[in-house]
Amino acid sequence: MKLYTHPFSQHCRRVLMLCGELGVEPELALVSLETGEHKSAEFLKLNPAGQVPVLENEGLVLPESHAIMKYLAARHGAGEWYPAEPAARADVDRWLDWTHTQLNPPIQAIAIHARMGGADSEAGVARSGEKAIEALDILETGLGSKNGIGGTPTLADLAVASTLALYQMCGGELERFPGIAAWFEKFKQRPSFLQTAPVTG
Ligand SMILES: N[C@@H](CCC(=O)N[C@@H](CS)C(=O)NCC(=O)O)C(=O)O
Repeated sequence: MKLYTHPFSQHCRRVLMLCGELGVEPELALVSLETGEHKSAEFLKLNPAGQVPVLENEGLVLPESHAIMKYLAARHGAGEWYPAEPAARADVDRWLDWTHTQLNPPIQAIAIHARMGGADSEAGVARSGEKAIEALDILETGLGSKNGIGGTPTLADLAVASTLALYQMCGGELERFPGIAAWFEKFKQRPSFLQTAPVTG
């Protein structure tokens, strides 16, 4: 099993965290986003979107972090990480979709601006900051509800945690969200989180 990955990618990190939680050890193929390797003809054959992560296993070539996590969960008997009971699973899917569509986009925009500079105007970055706060308000309300984030951890907790880690790396603060801050501080102690931290400096 091979995972194409990048150390600063929150989408890769959630997959790697699940691998850590399940004791799965894929071979890692580092893709240089800095040099544009993800847009090379060779890599575009794996993922025409030119993005990491991509998982290769037994003839399967699978982009999309959430699809990869669900595949790993199905293959490795992930139990509570992706519960089989329909209502519980629907809640996990709800928060996974919400992370992709509402939490991640503003945070990714802030990160691209912070890391690459100038990808967005200052007004655009400010708007992304507001959008991130709006999303975090929703998370603060949904936190700890049955099968929401912050109960027995699921794939959705991994998706949210990896995105929040990026938010904090870019200077985002969680003080005004006491529930999220408390949950996240505890979640950060998990070995799977600690072992997937990007090496900076
Ligand atoms: N929906 C995709 C998003 C993947 C994604 O945005 N990957 C970023 C790194 S975090 C990437 O490869 N960006 C390079 C680009 O889009 O050019 C997933 O969940 O895997």
